[in-house]
Amino acid sequence: MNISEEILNILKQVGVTFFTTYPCAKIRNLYNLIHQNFQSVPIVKEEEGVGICAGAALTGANPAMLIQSTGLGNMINALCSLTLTYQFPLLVLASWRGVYKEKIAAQIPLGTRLPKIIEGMEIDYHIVKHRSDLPVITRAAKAAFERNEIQIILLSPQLWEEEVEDVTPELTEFSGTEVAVGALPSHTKRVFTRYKVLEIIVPFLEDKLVISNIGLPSRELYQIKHQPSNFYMLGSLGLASPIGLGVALSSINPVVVIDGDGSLLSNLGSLATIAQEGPTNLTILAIDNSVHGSTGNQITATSQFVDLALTAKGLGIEHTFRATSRDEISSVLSKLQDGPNFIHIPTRPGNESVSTIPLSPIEIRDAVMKKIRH
Ligand SMILES: Cc1ncc(C[n+]2csc(CCOP(=O)(O)OP(=O)(O)O)c2C)c(N)n1
Repeated sequence: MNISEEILNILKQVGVTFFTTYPCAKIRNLYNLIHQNFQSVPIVKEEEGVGICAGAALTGANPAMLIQSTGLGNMINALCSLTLTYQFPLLVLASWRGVYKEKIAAQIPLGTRLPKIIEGMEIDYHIVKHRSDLPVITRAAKAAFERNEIQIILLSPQLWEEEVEDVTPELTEFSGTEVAVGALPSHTKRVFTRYKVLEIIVPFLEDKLVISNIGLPSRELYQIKHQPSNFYMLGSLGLASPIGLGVALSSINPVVVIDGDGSLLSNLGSLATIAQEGPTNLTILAIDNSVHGSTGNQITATSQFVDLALTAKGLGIEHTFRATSRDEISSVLSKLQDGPNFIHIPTRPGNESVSTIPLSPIEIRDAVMKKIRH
């Protein structure tokens, strides 16, 4: 049996009744199995999941979360001020990043400090590295649900070396030509993939300061056309637009943010801050593929419910546009006036096979700073 299936069986046996989930590439099989077998809420940010689970616990549910370990960083206050304070039960399964064969530099500082951080919160945690460690999940879940405790399971990437890859189909099928436009006007088409859109916008980015979203957006951009003024994000999901705002407010350079639907949804309030501060030199290109593409195409709320252009407008960004075809994208970009501008580009899901960026965080930072100083 696959590791993911074995974990699923354990979770059923210990009586988990409710899940909130946020994706990580390492746990995509388990993510899909959990959605197929439990009442599960895909959340926009891990802190939100703590609140939803506490609400479910008020009704007598046995709640659990499936997340990436970075999400624990986003949950600390809620875990302490809500779950610990009111003594709600919560089982957290976290894909532990930054500690084993990690290729992404930004994962390491939090991943390696995490045990100490959890110990500092006086919360129980257990490390699962091998199939033989799986019984600890049963013991932890029982402790959580019988004693109203938080129990955290750190799932080491080592564990997934025993997993047969991709046992479950992805939640959505994208092979057809028509991709649902959900909340968008019915004439809107999701025409291109992210890679194609990046190819179209690359001439517009030339010599501008570019803040590029975490994961595949940055890696694809690097492959299409690297320039020293690109700030490639390696972590800190949801902070592309806030970083762009910080640069734009403190320099006269035109600043372009390449953001994504998953990342924007995790931090929508930052659009309100951008509207409030009104930097004229800031343009946000929201590449909305309606999934968390970088972690295995788990659908986001823009696939059916959220119109990001209306959202940006509603949060106060007056100069908001939608562009889907090559002509629309080029025409909007060529006519841009003073910002802040928000350009919603609905796209199809789909990822190019690209390698990681061969630059260190410090090299990325210093190249951008040099460009700003000149
Ligand atoms: C706090 C946290 N939780 C989970 C992740 C895993 N993660 C990395 S990229 C990403 C998806 C971002 O989706 P989106 O902004 O829509 O960009 P796309 O990859 O679809 O282009 C996720 C969930 C993370 N980096 N940080």
